[in-house]
Amino acid sequence: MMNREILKNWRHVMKLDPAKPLTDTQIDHILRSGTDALMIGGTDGVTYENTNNLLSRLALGEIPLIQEISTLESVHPSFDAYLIPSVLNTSDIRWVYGEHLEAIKKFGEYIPWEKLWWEGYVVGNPEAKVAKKTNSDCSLTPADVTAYARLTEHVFQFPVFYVEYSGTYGGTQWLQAASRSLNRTLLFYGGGISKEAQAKEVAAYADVVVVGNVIYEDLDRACESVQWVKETKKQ
Ligand code: 1GP
Repeated sequence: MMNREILKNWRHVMKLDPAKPLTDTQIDHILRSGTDALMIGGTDGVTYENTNNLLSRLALGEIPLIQEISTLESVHPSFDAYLIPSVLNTSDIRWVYGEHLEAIKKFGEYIPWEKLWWEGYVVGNPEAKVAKKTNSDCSLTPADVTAYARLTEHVFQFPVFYVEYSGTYGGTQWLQAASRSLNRTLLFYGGGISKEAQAKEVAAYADVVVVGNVIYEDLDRACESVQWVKETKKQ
């Protein structure tokens, strides 16, 4: 069983979308990239079948395989652990805990709780699918972000606070606001990283930097980003 303390050793994570194709050569590069974990998930088109297919191809490596759950239908029992987003800057309770509660009602008896690692999510890119789906308010001030980070650590006591700019580079304003107030909860950043300067900038504030789209657009860069992040010291 993978202990969630492992999160503390991560600096770089690749997020793979089961709905997007990867060749065997690309999978091989990903597995040898030096990234600390592979997170499998996406907003659209994720099914049990395509998740199972990707998982079976990745299972050849030694990297932790984590499913980030967005729909109940795609949940697969063979992952090392599960990251469960709870979107905080939405007014729709479904995305905070409503969908989760439905799942607990149905399957509560069988849920391996120790394998579930919760994420307090704040969504920053209004154009992202996740922002549209969850109707997130992306106009947060740094003071709002600090408050959400504190809520995540002190009230919800989640292991992860995730600044999600999916599809665009969000800079460090929200990260600075969050990092100042987090002590135990780890700070994840994901969104639009394709350049060395961006990776290094966010790695100075985030505990873990997540890359997604760049894997499908320029895999060499995605693999290089591992080094960009790991040679940066967190402030
Ligand atoms: C998406 O945070 C991840 O959920 C990474 O974002 O795809 O923009 O790299 P990108």
